[in-house]
Amino acid sequence: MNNITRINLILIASIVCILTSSLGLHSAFADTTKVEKSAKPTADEARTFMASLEIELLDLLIASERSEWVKSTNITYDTDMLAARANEAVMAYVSVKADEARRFDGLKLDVSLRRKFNLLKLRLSLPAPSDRAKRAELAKLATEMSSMYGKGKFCPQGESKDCLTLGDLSKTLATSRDYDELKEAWVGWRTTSKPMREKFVRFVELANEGAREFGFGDLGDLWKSRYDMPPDEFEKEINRLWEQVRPLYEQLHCYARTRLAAEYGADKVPSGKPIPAHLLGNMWSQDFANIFDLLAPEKKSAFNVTGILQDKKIDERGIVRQAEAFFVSLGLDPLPATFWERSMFTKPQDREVVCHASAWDIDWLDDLRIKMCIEINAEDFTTVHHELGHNYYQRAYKHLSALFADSANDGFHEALGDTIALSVTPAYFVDIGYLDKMPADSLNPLMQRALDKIAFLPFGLLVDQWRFDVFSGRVGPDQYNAHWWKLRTKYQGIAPPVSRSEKDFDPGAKYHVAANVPYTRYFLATILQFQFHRALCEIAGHKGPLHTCSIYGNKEAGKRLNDMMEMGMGQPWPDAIEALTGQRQMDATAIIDYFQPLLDWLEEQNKDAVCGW
Ligand code: X8Z
Ligand code: ZN
Repeated sequence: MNNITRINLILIASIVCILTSSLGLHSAFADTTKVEKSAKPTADEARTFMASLEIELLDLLIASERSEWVKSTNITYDTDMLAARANEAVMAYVSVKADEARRFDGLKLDVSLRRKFNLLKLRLSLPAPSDRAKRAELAKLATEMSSMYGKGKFCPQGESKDCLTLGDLSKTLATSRDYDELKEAWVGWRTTSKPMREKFVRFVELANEGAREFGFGDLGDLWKSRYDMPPDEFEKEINRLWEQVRPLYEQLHCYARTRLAAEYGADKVPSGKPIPAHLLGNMWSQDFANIFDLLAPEKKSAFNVTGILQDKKIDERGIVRQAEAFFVSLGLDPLPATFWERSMFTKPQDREVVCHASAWDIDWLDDLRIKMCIEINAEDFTTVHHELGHNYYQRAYKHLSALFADSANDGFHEALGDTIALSVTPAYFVDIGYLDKMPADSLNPLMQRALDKIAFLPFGLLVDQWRFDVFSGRVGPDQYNAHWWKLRTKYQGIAPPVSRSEKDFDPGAKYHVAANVPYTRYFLATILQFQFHRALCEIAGHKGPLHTCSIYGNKEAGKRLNDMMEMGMGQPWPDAIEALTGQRQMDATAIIDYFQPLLDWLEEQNKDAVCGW
């Protein structure tokens, strides 16, 4: 299971603490807490405590993982309850152990053991208050909000008639070029999050109370403390990275606005103003990949991944095989037979499932799987690489004990598969025989990539900027939606197509807000993947522009990547990034290098335009 899912799992564990009596839970791990407790704790005692903790935790995590898989691939009332119960056990266990572990605070321990004690407190994305009633209330709210998102449908004809799912509405956003039709789909999806608002207000109060009991100022403070530096330093760090990449986004935004004005009219897309959010091809305007046809530098597209896949008549399983073959070409082992038997690659017709793509590591060993509703197109081709990246990372650190069995920071986990997908270039398609010859030189592939990666950056940043402001109380419930749009306009330069009010709850229309999944990881991943790519291309001896590099087939690059993955979370992330790149910092110069040719072109295109908003 990937990072996101694992953290989700722990979140859900908090949901149902009410169902299991604390007596039952305590008896479940009473044996293992029989550590000899001297009056003054010793380092030996701390080591024994941690050793049993990690074994017990793993057991609970595995049980929870299995229930979660069953639930996500067959959602019913009962599978929900079973998964919730298993998750609850994890949540309660971590809370109890984090409390017991205070005994060892201030004790001199070796670096690695002290790191585990610190990680234990950071493990939960949703720490619950110890008050049972409040914990139960928080748990219920968290479940309700994520299910509301999962079940969300927009019924334009009224109740239960011709209702549209997120998948249906997203398809309209991606393919329609009719301003009003797009607006209806955009507004329609946001009707599903309105009822979440009140719940979210209470959720914030209770989650903060839990975080304070764990010793953090608020929940945002806990999330920001997961990066081997103080939270305020981390905040400065993400702002530093954003300032490095902001000029790229502003150029892309400016050009996109010109092209959209040509398509929809300058009255609908005025220059110097934010772009209407529903015209960018994506439900959250988080990338612009689906409006490539409007922005392509060369109209006659020479390289079209969706077209190549469809011409090849490759099926869903075939796409996964092809992505696996990339990892194997780097010298990594093929996925186990059970991966092919147990994964879910397509949307079943006979039951409800969670289609949002995820990767799993059911037994923290070899039971790797992905769960996706694959469509044969370029976007899902990349997402399959993203998911397998999680699986290969999980496999690489499987030798580590529970608290270290994770990526160096959460951005690394999200970056891994995307790094591989950056090597899916025209030359790669020629190499694997999907193309007969190299297409003529063109900026189109670089533009396609920019619409995915550069466009994502401000969104990747702002989702948690909003939550940090909400969790810290800087923004109260009376400004939730207004503040969301303030940030959407400030960072992304977009505006809602219809007026919004505090009756709306637009942040809840994004999965990660409804399901309480931290989001800064994706911003970091977007920076990191280019840094990893640049380092790997150097190792592979690539000559020429960075965007033409593919590490396909390069065993040395594969080994260096795997060496970093094998470090897991055992050491601070600067050690891990240094092992691969020689740098100890996250650094946006790689993404800038990569897109430089496109940036030059965009500046030329924009020279007479009024950029900014
Ligand atoms: O949620 C995801 C992955 C699972 S870790 C499919 N992503 C973010 C999103 O969909 O919003 C990948 C890109 C950003
Ligand atoms: Zn992911």
